[in-house]
Amino acid sequence: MKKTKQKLNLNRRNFLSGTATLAGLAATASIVPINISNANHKEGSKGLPGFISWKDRNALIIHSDKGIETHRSAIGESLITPNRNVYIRNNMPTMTDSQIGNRNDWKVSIEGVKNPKTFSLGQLKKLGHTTIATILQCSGNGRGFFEHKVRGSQWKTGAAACVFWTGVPVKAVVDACGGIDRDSVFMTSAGVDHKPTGLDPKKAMVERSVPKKVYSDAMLAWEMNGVPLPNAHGGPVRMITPGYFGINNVKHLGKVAFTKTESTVKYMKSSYRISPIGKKGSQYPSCWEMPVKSWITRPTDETGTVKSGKVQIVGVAMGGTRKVKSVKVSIDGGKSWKRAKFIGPDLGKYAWRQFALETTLSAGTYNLASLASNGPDKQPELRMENRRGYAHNGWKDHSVNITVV
Ligand SMILES: Nc1nc2c(c(=O)[nH]1)N[C@H]1C(S)=C(S)[C@@H](COP(=O)(O)O)O[C@H]1N2
Ligand SMILES: [Mo]
Repeated sequence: MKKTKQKLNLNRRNFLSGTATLAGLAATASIVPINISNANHKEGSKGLPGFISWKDRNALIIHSDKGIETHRSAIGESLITPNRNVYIRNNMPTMTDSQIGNRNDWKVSIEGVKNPKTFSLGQLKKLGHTTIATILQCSGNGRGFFEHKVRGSQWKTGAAACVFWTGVPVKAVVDACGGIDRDSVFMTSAGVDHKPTGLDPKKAMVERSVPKKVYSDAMLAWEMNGVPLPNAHGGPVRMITPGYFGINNVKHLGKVAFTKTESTVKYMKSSYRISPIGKKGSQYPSCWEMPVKSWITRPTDETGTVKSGKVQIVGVAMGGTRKVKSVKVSIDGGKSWKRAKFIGPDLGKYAWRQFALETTLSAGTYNLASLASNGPDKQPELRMENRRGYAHNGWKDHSVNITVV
């Protein structure tokens, strides 16, 4: 009963804002495994892949050189996730300095506008400047909780981060091009990281279409938490689609086009579709809007022994495309709930908020859970079963067991 309801909820949301087509059969039939290892991914110091040797090894769980997760307890240490702790998810290899060349000469073309134009990053920097905090979260964050055999990095909570991006609003760029084509339906962003691989662009190009309305809050970002956007995070410039899953935040951005139809590359047409287990195809909803979600980051089984007495339970909560309104915390596996307080500053609806509940715990074992609401939507108890383990926001799987002594 509950499961059916969740399935309908998420599907309805995506179907309402989406225009899934039935034309993806050819594409789904032709998926080939892509080997992305290159010199750039050789192991560097501290057991980290070379291209992210500057990250904090202790904060990270390495699933592969394409999927590096942030430890649960390393999230929410501060409201903004420091770059050294931010997860990595690559479909294509990170571009190297020599492939990128002079950063200010990097080109981004804008199409589907009145006056299509190609800007250098140097020119983009003169069009306008702002900073926003958004959550970057992989569509598969929480996949590790699914019980069917699901392909891909077994992320638990750590394919997510809250980041300050600095760049130019897409709106300002579009204005400089005379405005968008009125007939367009999507904003389609393309990365160029497939180029050095020489692979067929239809299979390897990370090109993502999102509903056109996303452009009004979107940004072309060249700075991440105050430093030039690291190559590993898509430098020198990436698309930021606030409230939308990670994959739509295209790295190594080469083109933004306002289009009438969705991109037909594999990563749009057949991948990142939320389909029932055993089914696939482009008729299913794309990983677009993130749902409301929260999880506890301290104390957890990672943070060591908890002493009896006063305990502060802390976590992060996000509203998706709306502002998060409230969070409840349970210490008895969801039997009873108490309202948590938000702590720290409010960085806008696309950032997460830290929450805290102070309670007194005597020796024993506890199952700690959190349940966030953004007003109309709250976290369901159970995950929405789906083939690739996408969009998990069920509170039960995200709960943690702790022992108090
Ligand atoms: N060009 C390009 N953009 C991309 C990807 C990629 O491989 N290439 N990976 C996507 C995925 S699946 C996610 S979750 C985020 C990860 O961003 P991060 O590695 O900076 O954390 O980038 C997205 N944008
Ligand atoms: Mo992702």
